[in-house]
This record gives sequence, C-alpha cells and structure tokens, in this order.
Amino acid sequence: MNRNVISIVLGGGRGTRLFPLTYTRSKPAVPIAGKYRLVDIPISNCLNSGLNKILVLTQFNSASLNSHIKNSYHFDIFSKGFVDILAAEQNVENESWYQGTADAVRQSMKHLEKYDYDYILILSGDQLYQMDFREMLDFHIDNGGDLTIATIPVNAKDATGFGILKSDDEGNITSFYEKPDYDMLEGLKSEVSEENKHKGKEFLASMGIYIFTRTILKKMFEEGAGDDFGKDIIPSSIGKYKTLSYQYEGYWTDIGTIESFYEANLDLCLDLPQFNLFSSSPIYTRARMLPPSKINGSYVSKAVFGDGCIIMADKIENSVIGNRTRIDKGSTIVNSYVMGADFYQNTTEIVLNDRAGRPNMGIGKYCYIEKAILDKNCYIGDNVKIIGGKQLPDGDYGTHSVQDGIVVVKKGAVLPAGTHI
Ligand code: ADQ
Ligand code: ADP
Repeated sequence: MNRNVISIVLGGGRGTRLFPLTYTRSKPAVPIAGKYRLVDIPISNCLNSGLNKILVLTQFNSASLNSHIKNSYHFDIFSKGFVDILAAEQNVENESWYQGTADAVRQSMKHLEKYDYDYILILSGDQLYQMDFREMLDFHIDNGGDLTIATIPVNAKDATGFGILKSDDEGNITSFYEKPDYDMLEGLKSEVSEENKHKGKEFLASMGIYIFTRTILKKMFEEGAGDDFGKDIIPSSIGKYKTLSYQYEGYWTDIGTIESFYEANLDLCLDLPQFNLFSSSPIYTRARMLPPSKINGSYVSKAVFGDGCIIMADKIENSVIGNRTRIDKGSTIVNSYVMGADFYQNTTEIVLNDRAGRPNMGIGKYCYIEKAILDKNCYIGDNVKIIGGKQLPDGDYGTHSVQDGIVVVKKGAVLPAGTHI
C-alpha cells in the first residue's frame, strides 16, 4: 500500500492556556512525564507508524524547542527521514502570524512542495495517546477518502469543548459542529458501543487528527476554505468531498490546560496507567546520558522517576519526579509533578548557598508539597509548604500561579525558607 505521507504537528501559538509553563518556552517544548517533551508524543507516534517525514509548526519558536529537536531526532542520510521545525514567518505576501490551524498549514505548503508525498497527516501538539497511524491511513485509502478525521466517543460534559460530528453507516460524516453549545447536544448523539453508552460517551468528537489527500487539500486552499480546520475546512468539506470518520477506541487525552496537563501526568502513577510508557512502541526523546536516580531512606508509593535524581525525602506519593530532581531529607511530596532541573549545581555553589542561607536548586529540608507543578530549576528553601486546592484563588502571584487549585511554581523560581502557599 502506498503510504507516502508527510506529517505536520501543529505546535501551537503562544500556548496561553498552559501559562506559566509556556512563558519562556513554546508549547511543544513543555516537559511531560519526567523526561519527555509534549512534542515527543506525536513525533513518536509517527515514527512508530513508520512515518519519518515530520514538520513541527510553531509560532513561538524558542531555542529550547530547536535544541530538543536537533538533539533528539537524528536520521541517517539514507533513510530520507527528518523532523524539522517551521516557525511562522513574515514575508512579502503575508505579514501576519498564522491565523488558525489551517492557515498554519496553508502557509507551510510552499515548504512542502519539494517533498514527494501523496497524503498529509495533521496532528495536534498537545495530546497524549498512542496510535498507529497506518491503520487510519489504510482506512482513508481503502475507502477513497479525501479527508479522514480520527474520532473518539466522549460524554456530554466534554463534548462542548470539541468538534462533534455525526456519520452514516459507512463512516461518511454528515454533520459537524465545532464546540457546540450544551443545548445543541441532544440532536448530536451517535450510535456507539454498549460500553460507551453505559459511560455516557454518546458523542463522536474530532481528535484534531486529520489525513488529507494532497491534491484535495491544495484544492481546498485554492478555493479559500478558511483559516481553521474545525471552524471552516471540515464543515465546508462535508457533502463536497469524501469526509470520513475513523473511530478510535484507545486512550486519548487533550492536554491543553494546566488541569488536564496535571491530570495526564499524575495518571502515569497509577498501577495500570491509561497511557502505557512501558510498551514496545517507545516514546522517543533526547538521550541525556544521565546517571541512574538514587533514593535514600524515602517511603515511595505510586511515583514515577526520571533519571539522575538525588532523593532523600521522607515520602513521595502519587507524584512524577523529573530528571535531575534533588529533594532533601524530611520532605514530603504528594500528588505533584516536579519537573526537575536542566543541570546540577556544583558543590562549591551548594556550600556557599548553605552558608548564606540561600536555597539550593531542588527541594530543601522538611518541605511539604501537595497538588503542585514545580517547573524546572526551582530553588525551594527549607520548611516550605505548598498546599494546592480549591481554597486557593486562581491568579498570578509572581513566583507561582494558581489554576483550578493547582499551584504552578515558575521555572527558576526561588522560594525562601519558610514560604507558605
Ligand atoms: P482545539 O484543540 O480547540 O480544537 P486549536 O486550538 O485550533 O483547536 O488547536 C489544535 C492544535 O493546533 C493544538 O495543538 C494547537 O496548539 C495548535 N494550534 C492552534 N493554533 C495554531 C497556530 N496558529 N499555529 C500552529 N499551531 C496551532 C481542535 C479541533 C476540534 C477537535 C479538538 C481535539 O478544532 O474539532 O475536537 O482539536 O483536541
Ligand atoms: P526548558 O526545558 O525550560 O525549555 P531549555 O531547553 O531552554 O529548558 O534549557 C535546557 C538546557 O539548558 C539544558 O541543555 C541545560 O544544560 C541548559 N542550561 C540551562 N541553564 C543552565 C545553567 N545555568 N547552567 C548550565 N546549563 C544550563
């Protein structure tokens, strides 16, 4: 079967919903699961599906995304594969940034001309899932699709945040509403399995994963089909082009907000997480040659550790602890994601900080941290207490912010000894 595909990862604009994690880095570069970055998920799904021509589109191109891609994804010259970043650019024809998801792809088309491909796979940069795109491609090709959308059953509460569609028995999409109002939902129910019905998942949502036949996408752009896939391209394609629904049944979650990002990370601590890191389809990332983590005298339960950590905590429970995290004695970490650090402090610096009463990088002695995300390179002094929860009003508080009760300590923040949040 001809699977001549180019994959495009929509890396996002400023990523405001993930502030403050996206203050200094682009969304695809946000660290997840202790040692990966968001962008590693769609890229790994592509590579595990045998697709190795990948472009990441971003508007806010930080140095860290560039260095991550450059250092992580090497292909030998004979494999013809690549992972490249295309940042929004101003040019003579276009002075503005991408106006929407479709506009981002449209503006990138000129860079794609030089490649040989028949299908274009469009992916979101902020989702956690493991999917073999070959099956979706085969479905698209076998059924003569012009556009195929991956879909998943969702419940009424989630439905208003997605594109919701209905399809006929052959999978042809007959109607599509981008983020419908709650009172529209009754008429948008689909035939789903008994199991999904039982869970109230009676609506078919677009996963924001699309396969277009190259010639058709080009034609749609020439016809001026609009700037957004969900709002413009898909609705205008129905009835005009063969627009298919490919129903997916595995785990898939959108991680575009602090709350969903936090939950997706902590879900990895379960006995049987919905997202399986321990699978034969690896999640690729940068090989850092870090030492193993060492843990001394800690009670640890349902925790996930990155590499190179130095842990002397009292207790770590239901938490993800990222690369190079240092936690001193007597401290407790519960229901939290500690991203870790980009480098180790040298011993002289540590001694000087101790003498001057300044916190060192990592988490000091006798701290208590619950329901928090600690971005990288934080300096948390001794006896710091962070207790997230609904009692904390949302807002930006300088060194940290609060969203939906989750405390996010900003990258490089210094919390002096005794700070209480
Ligand atoms: P949303 O996720 O709300 O809905 P959108 O915000 O357009 O859609 O983002 C889709 C992806 O594109 C994200 O990864 C985002 O970061 C990225 N993106 C957004 N604007 C961009 C830009 N200008 N340049 C580059 N990348 C950009 C979409 C669909 C729904 C579907 C959900 C599933 O519109 O129909 O249900 O995805 O999550
Ligand atoms: P982020 O994960 O926040 O996007 P970056 O990728 O920008 O972070 O930074 C990570 C890189 O920066 C690592 O390669 C790390 O070695 C380097 N780095 C950052 N700060 C320092 C520092 N103060 N000393 C040494 N290396 C640093």
